[in-house]
Amino acid sequence: MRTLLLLLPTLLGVCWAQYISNTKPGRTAIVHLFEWRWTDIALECERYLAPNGFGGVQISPPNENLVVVDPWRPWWERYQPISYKICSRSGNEIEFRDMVTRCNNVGVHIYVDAVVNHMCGSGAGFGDHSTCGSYFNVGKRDFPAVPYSAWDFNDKKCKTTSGDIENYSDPIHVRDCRLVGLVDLALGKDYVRSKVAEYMNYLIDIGVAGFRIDASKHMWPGDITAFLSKLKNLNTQWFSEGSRSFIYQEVIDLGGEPVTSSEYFGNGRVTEFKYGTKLGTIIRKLNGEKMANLKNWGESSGLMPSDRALVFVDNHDNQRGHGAGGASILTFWIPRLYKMAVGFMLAHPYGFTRIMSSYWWPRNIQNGKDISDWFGPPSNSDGSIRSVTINANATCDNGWVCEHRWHQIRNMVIFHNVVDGQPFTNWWDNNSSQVAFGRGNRGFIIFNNDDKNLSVTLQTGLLAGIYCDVISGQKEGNHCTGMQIQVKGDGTADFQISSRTEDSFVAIHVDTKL
Ligand code: QV4
Ligand code: CA
Repeated sequence: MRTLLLLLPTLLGVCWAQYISNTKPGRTAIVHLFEWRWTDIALECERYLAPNGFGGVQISPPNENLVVVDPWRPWWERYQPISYKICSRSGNEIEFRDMVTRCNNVGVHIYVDAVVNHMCGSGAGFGDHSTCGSYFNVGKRDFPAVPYSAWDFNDKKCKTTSGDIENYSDPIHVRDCRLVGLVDLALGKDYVRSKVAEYMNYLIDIGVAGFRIDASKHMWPGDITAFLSKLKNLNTQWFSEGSRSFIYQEVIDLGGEPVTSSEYFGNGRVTEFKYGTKLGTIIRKLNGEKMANLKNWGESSGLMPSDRALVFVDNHDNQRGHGAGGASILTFWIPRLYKMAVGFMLAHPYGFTRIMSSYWWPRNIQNGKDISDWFGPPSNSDGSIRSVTINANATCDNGWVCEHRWHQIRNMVIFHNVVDGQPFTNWWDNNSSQVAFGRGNRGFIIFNNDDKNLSVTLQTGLLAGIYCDVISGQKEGNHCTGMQIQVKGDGTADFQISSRTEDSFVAIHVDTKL
């Protein structure tokens, strides 16, 4: 009995810890630096992310993958593993270790995209080399650099004629058959679970803080539990004794399929794809939606429990038509509405937030589909990824979009840190798409997504004073570079937002008080 009592906190700790982001106190959002090189991420942690309060970086898969040559080096080749060697277009293991160390040293943590449901595609024709030169033979299911052999794949277990997932309404297809031809690992086997855990533990020892578990929908929740239970605690050079990896599982659940997000809650957080899909629908005003409908945003509007959700406006798939969400998803291609959506997400208390940071590609939509959806990151003719260059005004160049460096988004990441833990208060709407809300006595935001000007006096919950709007500018020294808002003695303030401005929202918080 005594041992059981002593064990209980440890067991509970193990049960609960994977929902905690492991970001430093006061740092409450992470950014996906999609396809960035490790050397650039190390610099970005030091020169930008740490000073601006970002908590961490989701990186592209670091392991060795198939080199796809037709089409030429698509971004998606990185979702076709060949081995667990740390060796990809983003850099080698030395560069990876240097990035993790330097980012951790400035309090910005690294979250790895772990592709462990499958290895590369079974079909020939895309390419037959790997990023580190490891030999493989996908037809024979031979990946000696792990090693995996035919025994380690689900081919016999899958009952479809093609061997691929044919029907998403059959959970057995979804878990035991090949996702778009990608050879499916037999995670029911202890050997395979051990190899996956060995890879993840190797990264934990280097100092990573957590994992995005790719294609979680295609793994049985219990198999994920099994390999997660083999993981070590985080490296105590940067994390407190007993810290567990932050886990967020990629499950696309928009409703209507038998496989649901809730099956995965026991393992960690889950990507809430309804968030960006619904928010996009509302901000685009599709199907008669209006921002006033955001009043009950969260669990009561049909989203999963907040403490299980990883939220985002768009991700690397649905910004280019992969995955799910479709036409309602907002992206950097529609900057005015996109900034409002990211602003809303970062002002609102629901979920753990991830910001998308993209590269530019020659988008070419034909009959509703982007035929350039495969286009890889800015690269040189030898396929190497081009580095991110920074302009004098802090934006990116060389093909990199860097939404996280748009001042409106950067300032809202700071807003999100400043209002952390504060209640959702003082909601106001005009029953159309002019809405406002506060976060206790620490921050207030107001949007005008109507086709008419806004002019209103509202209770902000803030102490009297002059505050700098962080969307049109910010506080610098003792003045505002953009608009300033006067909060009167009773906590109210007057707001005016034209329907024609590029940024039709205003946000103030306690750290912008003059
Ligand atoms: C092709 C045919 C198949 C055929 C196969 C035969 O299309 O019908 O069976 O050949 O070999 C690429 C190609 C795809 C090709 C496949 C296998 O696009 O045409 O199949 O390779 O060679 C990314 C891309 C995919 C890409 C994959 C691997 O989105 O297009 O496939 O990488 O390179 C579902 C899942 C969800 C998933 C989402 C996209 O539930 O888990 O689809 N999201 C994650 C990642 C995503 C990644 C994967 C999963 C796979 O976020 O980026 O897919 O790791 O909703
Ligand atoms: Ca599977």
